[in-house]
Amino acid sequence: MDAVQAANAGHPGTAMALAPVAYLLYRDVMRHNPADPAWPDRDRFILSAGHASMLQYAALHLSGYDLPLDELRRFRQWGSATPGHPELGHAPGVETTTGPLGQGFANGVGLALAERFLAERWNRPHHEVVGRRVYAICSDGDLMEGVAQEAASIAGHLGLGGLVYVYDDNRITIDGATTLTYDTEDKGARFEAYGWHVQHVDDSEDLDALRAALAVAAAEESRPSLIVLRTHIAYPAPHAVDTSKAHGAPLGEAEVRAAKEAMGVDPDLTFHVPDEVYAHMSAARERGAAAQAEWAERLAGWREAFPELAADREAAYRRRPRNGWLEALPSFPAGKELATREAGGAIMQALKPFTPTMVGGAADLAESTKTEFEGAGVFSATHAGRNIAFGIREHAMGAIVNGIALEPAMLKPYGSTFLIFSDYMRPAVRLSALMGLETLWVWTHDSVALGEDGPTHQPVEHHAALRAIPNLWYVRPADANETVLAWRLALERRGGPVALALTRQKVPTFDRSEVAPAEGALRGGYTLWQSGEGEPDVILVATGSEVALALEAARRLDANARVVSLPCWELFAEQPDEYRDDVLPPEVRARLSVEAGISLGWERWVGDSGDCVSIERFGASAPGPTILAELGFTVEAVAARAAALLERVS
Ligand SMILES: Cc1ncc(C[n+]2csc(CCOP(=O)(O)OP(=O)(O)O)c2C)c(N)n1
Ligand SMILES: [Mg+2]
Repeated sequence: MDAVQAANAGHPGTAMALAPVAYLLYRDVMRHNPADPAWPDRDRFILSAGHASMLQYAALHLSGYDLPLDELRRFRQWGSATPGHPELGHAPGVETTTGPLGQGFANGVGLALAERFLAERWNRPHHEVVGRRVYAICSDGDLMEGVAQEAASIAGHLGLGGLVYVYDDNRITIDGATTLTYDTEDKGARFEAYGWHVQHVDDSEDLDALRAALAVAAAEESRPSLIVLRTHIAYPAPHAVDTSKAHGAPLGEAEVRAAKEAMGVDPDLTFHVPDEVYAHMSAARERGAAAQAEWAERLAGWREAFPELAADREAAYRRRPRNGWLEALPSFPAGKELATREAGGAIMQALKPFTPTMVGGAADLAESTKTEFEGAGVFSATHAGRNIAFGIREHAMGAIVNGIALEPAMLKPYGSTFLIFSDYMRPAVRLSALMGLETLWVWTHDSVALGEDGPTHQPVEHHAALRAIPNLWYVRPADANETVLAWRLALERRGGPVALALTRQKVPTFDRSEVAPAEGALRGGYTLWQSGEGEPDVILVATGSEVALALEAARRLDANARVVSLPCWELFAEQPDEYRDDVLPPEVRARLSVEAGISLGWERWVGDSGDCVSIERFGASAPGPTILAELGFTVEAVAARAAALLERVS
């Protein structure tokens, strides 16, 4: 109450009403050690209803995490550890960034999946070293969001025990009571239908009932658990209780005093924590230290009994592909035409033995996106294989993959679908970038050239839309060998996600004795070819499948023409000025971009005098080559555009 009041912004009501459950979880229930927030086998806590962040900050502070009261005083202020919504990397004990409703819910499913995978990999009878649970608090908004419904559906299908979700059934959202929007449906029954184990606790102040329900939920091994907890927002504030106003506005001085009086706390004191409270809450630290010590002992015994597993575990936590992986990457012979998605599939098979904790899958399109570790098993209710069949649940796939990436022993989890459906998962992709997660997004069918499926399936604005997300590397390799380097970038990148945009259609594999080595792709962009020496007259800059087209067009020009392949703008932009100026000399004003998508953003590379061969409309249903021809993506048309540009600027 005081923190929200001090910030004059925030969400007091939900945090207040949920205090009893947070108290139980942090003090008595969860296996966690406030002194070591990175303990690998800790239970994970996710506040999916991230707007109630003060609940988590208060719980972290009181249970002894390194989050001083001063940080609670600085709630929502610049540079504080207590941002408006919990953000990964700010306060210790915050496991994921939440706020966009439903995302945290689905992140938890990813964490549970990772747990299941590691448990199967490392646990042996009488030697269990992986055994944590995921606790989450979710709200009406969380449960209404589609992403949570997708995630709940797959969690039920996979029988993910170890998920203990508490649903804050306060029957209030921002715009009023849920009679407005969410009254007809029986939420518990819905979750039962998903295959969840559902319990009801009707009084959120009844600690015994809550404790009992949490214990039953935690013991449920083969089904995810939901506890429907009836709460009253802002309880015990006498006037704010059960009102939607208590959701997002400070209570006001008078109401804060009244609430403190109702609890028997001195209303004149703010940010006051009596010593008895700290003493009482110190049980969390004691319990945590004991639990971690007991686990460490078990781990030591396990290490001794299973040295090979121990070595495997150590390698997994290094979060790099196993030694030898670079040498194992394929190289593709020139002359053969190969779709970059096909190359991607071959690369994955080569990587398979070197990436044993890399898991992922597609949203029912694995056959099309070629993103399977062949023979590595399917993740099911009974076996934690490396291939996850996400079903047609792109949004949850994104958020689940993010959740897997939150587990440091998992390597570069990935999710895959057609590029067009990146839209269906975009909020999760954005969060992967915001959190700096090491996820991998593989999107194929990356242009109108996919053909007959038509404009509903043909991305045109997507390259630009995805490049607009800060900290996401968007890589569109030109041929099979650039695809190898794109995968290498994806596996080597630290601190953020990588997206691969791959073709459905075949593209030529360049003869690297005629053009520059593909390794230039490791710098994001490079000069692929030039007809003459010295400074070029004209530069054609292209990505992906349009690089071959640009090359053919450039060969026809009666000028000193250069072709630049620019598979990853973000990485190229990070290169030193000298390198970038060497590839795209500022003096050369005749620059033409060639990319099957909107031109938005290309001015950055082609400059004020440049031109763009682009697509400023939706695609069409026809064979790919016809569409490309109709839209100006032919050798003749591109060469003509380049020639016209050259004439205009010289
Ligand atoms: C995806 C998304 N849409 C909208 C919002 C804005 N918003 C924050 S909380 C909320 C709903 C509040 O209702 P509920 O989830 O029941 O939380 P309560 O008020 O009960 O704490 C909304 C719409 C959001 N955070 N995320
Ligand atoms: Mg609510």
